[in-house]
Amino acid sequence: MSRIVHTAAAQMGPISKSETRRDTVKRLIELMREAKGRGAELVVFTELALTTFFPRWMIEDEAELDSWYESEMPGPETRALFEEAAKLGVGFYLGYAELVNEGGRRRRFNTSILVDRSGNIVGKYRKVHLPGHSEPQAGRTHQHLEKRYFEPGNMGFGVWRAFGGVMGMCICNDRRWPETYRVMGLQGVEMVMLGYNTPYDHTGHKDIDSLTQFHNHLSMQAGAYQNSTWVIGTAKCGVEEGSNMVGQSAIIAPSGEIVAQSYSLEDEIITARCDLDLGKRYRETIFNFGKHREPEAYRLIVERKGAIPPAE
Ligand code: CDT
Repeated sequence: MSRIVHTAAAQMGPISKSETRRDTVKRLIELMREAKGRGAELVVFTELALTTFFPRWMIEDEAELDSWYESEMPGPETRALFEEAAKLGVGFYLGYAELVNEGGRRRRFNTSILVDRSGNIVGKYRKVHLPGHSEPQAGRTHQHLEKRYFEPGNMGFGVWRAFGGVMGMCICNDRRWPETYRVMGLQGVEMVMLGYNTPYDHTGHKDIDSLTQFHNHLSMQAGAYQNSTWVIGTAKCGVEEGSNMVGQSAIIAPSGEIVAQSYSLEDEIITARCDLDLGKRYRETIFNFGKHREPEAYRLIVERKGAIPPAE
């Protein structure tokens, strides 16, 4: 069986606040068709791909807040995407805001799903690292209230056997944390899919923010190389409701090299033939976890954490 997964990152330009789900789903379907036309069998959409990035506003009305979430997947407005996927024989990763009744209460998560080529959901992930604040910050032109509108994910970093390999998911800010990739790497992940919405002014410090593009690729390239995995990073980008967001969607090989990259800040498909066996070469040599990792040494480091003398 072939270990090549012809994969597309489906970058999106801005989604305005007034754009309907139906219109956005149409855009996603157009992107999916283009990806299929270019040979892709798996399409990676972005984080919160069905709406504008609503955590940039303080929303006090519960019904208004609910309107940004999906309470079923597929639902009446998203079903067309699943049907088109099945018709084309294309799988996809999709990020969306999830509203669910769990443990007798309403819960909100920043979620992604993996859908197979028959249109069936084969995996679900809920974002663990939620950046920003739970209260509006004075002096900011745009808020980042993910901590207000979502709970931290409660599913861990799982992997799924699909598309002939071992597939993993994470979402946006997760890509900056080495443990995101390592937890999946320890489970043998061969492709990590992720979507992101990253404003250029995300820290509020001009020196750090001037490196936004560098840090975007640095995180994903390091995650790929250090864990012998493909990483597919898909942006929502451009100026969305006044917030200027980075593009640079990228398909990154287990070598850490970028093999395809977007050039626009609009809806754009990039593709690559991803050979899942490429990761093996790294996993069996320089990053042979079984041979070269030293869990006992790590344990000692963790246990000695109180041994560093406090600063004077
Ligand atoms: N969506 C998301 O996670 N974005 C963050 C930047 C926002 S920090 C206030 C990111 O890490 O790209």
